[in-house]
Amino acid sequence: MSRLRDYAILKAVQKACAELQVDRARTVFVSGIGCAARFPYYMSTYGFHTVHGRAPAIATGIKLANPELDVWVMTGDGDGLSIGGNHMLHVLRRNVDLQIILFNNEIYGLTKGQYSPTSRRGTRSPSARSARSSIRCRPASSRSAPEPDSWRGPSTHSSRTSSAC
Ligand SMILES: Cc1ncc(C[n+]2csc(CCOP(=O)(O)OP(=O)(O)O)c2C)c(N)n1
Repeated sequence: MSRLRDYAILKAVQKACAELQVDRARTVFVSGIGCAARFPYYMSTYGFHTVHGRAPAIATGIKLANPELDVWVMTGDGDGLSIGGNHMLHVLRRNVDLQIILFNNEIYGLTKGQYSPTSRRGTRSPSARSARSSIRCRPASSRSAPEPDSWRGPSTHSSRTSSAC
């Protein structure tokens, strides 16, 4: 049971790709660093395991070089919103035609539980003993970016407004 839970995202994407009969020769998974980073190894497609937070930049390059490819970014809340936060903002601002899946476990898991941009208020971690504040933003609600399928944050303002970071 726990194995199913552990690999839920992988299984869901593999199942979706099979059902949609995606052309694996035209599909690329790009990851950074963190628990999401090994994702490309488990897909029978092209893939890049890149550097921390930089998957959006490399994915942008792949898409520009060959727009025919279906390019997926697999990232985490630390990888995609912390060290790679700047790259994430720009890939959203440019509205590059990518699929971005952000594994939001609300912590840096691989490095033993440091506070991340999506950690809940009050979370205690080795890097934030009192953890009174939490970085809150809705970068994906900027004017040029498409609305994400789900974004859990405190702001309830309507979508497609300027970034509220
Ligand atoms: C340049 C660089 N800085 C820091 C690290 C250490 N590091 C590895 S994974 C990680 C955080 C990943 O967090 P997240 O994206 O939330 O993934 P999770 O581990 O929770 O799956 C950090 C800081 C690194 N590998 N490279």
